[in-house]
Amino acid sequence: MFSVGAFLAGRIIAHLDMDAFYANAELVRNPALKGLPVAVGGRRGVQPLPGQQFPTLAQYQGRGVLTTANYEARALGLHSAMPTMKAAKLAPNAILLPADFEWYKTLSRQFKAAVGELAPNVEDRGIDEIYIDLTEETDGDFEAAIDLARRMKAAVTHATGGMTCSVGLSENKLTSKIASDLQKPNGLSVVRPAQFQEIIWPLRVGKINGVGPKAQEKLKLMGVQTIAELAAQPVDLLRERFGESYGLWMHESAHGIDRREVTLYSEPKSISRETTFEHDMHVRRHRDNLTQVLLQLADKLSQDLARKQRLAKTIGVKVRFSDFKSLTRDTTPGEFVANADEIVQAARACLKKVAFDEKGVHSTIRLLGIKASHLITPADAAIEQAARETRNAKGQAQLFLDLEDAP
Ligand code: DCP
Ligand code: MG
Repeated sequence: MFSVGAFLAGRIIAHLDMDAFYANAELVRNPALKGLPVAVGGRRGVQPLPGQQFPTLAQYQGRGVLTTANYEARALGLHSAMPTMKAAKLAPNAILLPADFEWYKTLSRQFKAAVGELAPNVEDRGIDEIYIDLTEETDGDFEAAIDLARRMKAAVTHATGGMTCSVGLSENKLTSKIASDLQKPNGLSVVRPAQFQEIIWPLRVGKINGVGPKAQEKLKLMGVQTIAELAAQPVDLLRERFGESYGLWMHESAHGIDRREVTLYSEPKSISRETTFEHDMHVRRHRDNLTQVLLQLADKLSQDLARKQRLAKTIGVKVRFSDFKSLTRDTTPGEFVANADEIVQAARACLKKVAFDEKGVHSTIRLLGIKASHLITPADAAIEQAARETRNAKGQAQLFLDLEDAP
């Protein structure tokens, strides 16, 4: 018989986010920490006092911030991005451990692989979160998706030696991301299409991934604090105040519309353009020609990016000398790069890092190339930008001071 249900079935997308990831990662290899308040911050760590099993916040001196805290420590008021000295005042007896990124990356690979075995359409969103498109596995049936989500949660716990995660289920990425946060830790939250208004509308606009502190501030001045209030704004007003595309995006988000697909990792990771010269070029004598080549390469690369609708986080250059030795240098400017001028500027910054010896063999070049990598869609760039603003507002800048050589 012809099944209308299957025909009309919408998508089902899960968002899975690990609970107190770095802190719980420490508990996996040190079960004696179970039940105790644990914070993670800094690289060096502090020494336990004589007679103490674990170092505590009381011993900390410095300007670092916490990367995270487990839920026992959160009950004492600790949270990510909190200055460690402030945390020490609040909870001097909470345990403070140094961050060990290699260990967290190992567990990250393990939980992602475990989920991938149950549902292969996994999009990697960073160290502790993924989106999974469950439409095919479940035929668009939420009951089947809940069952699968329970099995995914169990598989994650098994693969990581006991860690928990929280999952949101809905028809799109935006809603699932909000949902996964609703019942942390160890939660499973479902927002069926008909429940969007009931569950999501009462929440604050900041819960929408992509509405950062600046937009929240502006909305507040318009009297908009909840998603329901945002949904009630005329789309034209939002467009006028926030720009065509961001205004429309806000309007659609408040109405639960998000067409983004779960993208697997077959995406282009980088795009590059390079030229081998007919005659080797000298870095000083042929400076003008080299500049011309650089501008042409940047121009082509910016067109490639526009065609693929991507922005780049990282720009690199490749130089091959006349003795065929090659080297690459790259830079991540902090802003997303798309147009030719920005590419040239970043490429010049890379070339400054190359040690040309103006007399020897490394003064003449046979090949010059530019590469754009860490590519991102404009929609994801907006979301990331908002996330950065949030982190900055919470003092993430200090975190980088403390973790200068973190990956
Ligand atoms: N992290 C960080 N600095 C921040 C926020 C987070 O270094 N300002 C790191 C530590 C976290 C990990 O990223 O463990 C994942 O971030 P989440 O925001 O998912 O936070 P948690 O997983 O720690 O907690 P939750 O249970 O709220 O997801
Ligand atoms: Mg998390």
